[in-house]
Amino acid sequence: MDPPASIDRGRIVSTARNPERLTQDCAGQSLDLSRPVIMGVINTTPDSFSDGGSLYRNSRLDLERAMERAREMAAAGAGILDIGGESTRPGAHPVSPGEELDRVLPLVERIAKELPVVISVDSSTPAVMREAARAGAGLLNDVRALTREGALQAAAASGLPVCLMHMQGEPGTMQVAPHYDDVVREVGEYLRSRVSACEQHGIARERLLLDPGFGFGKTVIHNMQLLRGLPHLSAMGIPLVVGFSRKSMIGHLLGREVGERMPASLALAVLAVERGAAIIRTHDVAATADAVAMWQALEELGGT
Ligand code: 7PJ
Repeated sequence: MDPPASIDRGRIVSTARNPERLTQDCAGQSLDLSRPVIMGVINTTPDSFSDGGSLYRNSRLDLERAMERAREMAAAGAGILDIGGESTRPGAHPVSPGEELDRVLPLVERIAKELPVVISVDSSTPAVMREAARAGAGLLNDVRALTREGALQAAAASGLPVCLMHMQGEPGTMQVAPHYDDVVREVGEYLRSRVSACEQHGIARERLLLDPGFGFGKTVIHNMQLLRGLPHLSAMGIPLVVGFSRKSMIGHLLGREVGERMPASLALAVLAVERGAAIIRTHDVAATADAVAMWQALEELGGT
């Protein structure tokens, strides 16, 4: 039989990459991780480094504009939309739980009503986790790996899958002098310790995703070492999330401004998928979906 001339991401059944963990149940939406999944980023912050509050009008979040972005991303192939209400860039204003809720909840509710995607909430705040779960979120994404007081309990009670990310230090100062003796080993040890903490609080390993946290308390060299070491982290048997989109490591390596970092972000996305990443977090869903589809085509149509 002739191989298909084009690949239809919705139809070709690939060889399973994580045969033991093909799907996650995200509040009734099933998330198929047998092939790479694109997570589109929607920032509801006025001071995001990557899109500079582009969803704001008259210093308020423009819900219609945010929904437009969400629809575009879903149509472009995002399986997950990651909604964030706290900027983690160095020097960002801290936000109160109330403010974070005001930013995130209306959008979660609207997306849950309108779009057949998994809604992820990028938050470290227990109250936001609880309310977002009630409003229809299907995944909790915490750059602080549930270390805030009450976060383990809130995540456990939600019943949702959780992404645990590694960060060295705190956003305000994490890029001042990151240090590791062996970044791959230390990130692995940290993530393993957070997996244990989750298990002790009744969050099963099967509900977890892990993220090495590119750019979070890491030099360019640390980021490169982690990308090369991704298969070691993947060997833990828990699906990996990675995010490079528009990050400053690309600025450091190439001298590119934020708006010029997409091509390099795509290259990093494909390199990560090749090394076992299951979920790619990105601001540029359509382009990333195409890039990852080329990796998929090679997997499925390229023979052995
Ligand atoms: C990440 C994140 C990331 C996960 C941010 C930015 C900064 N969550 N939230 N992984 N980055 N899981 O978008 O550049 O890399 S916020």
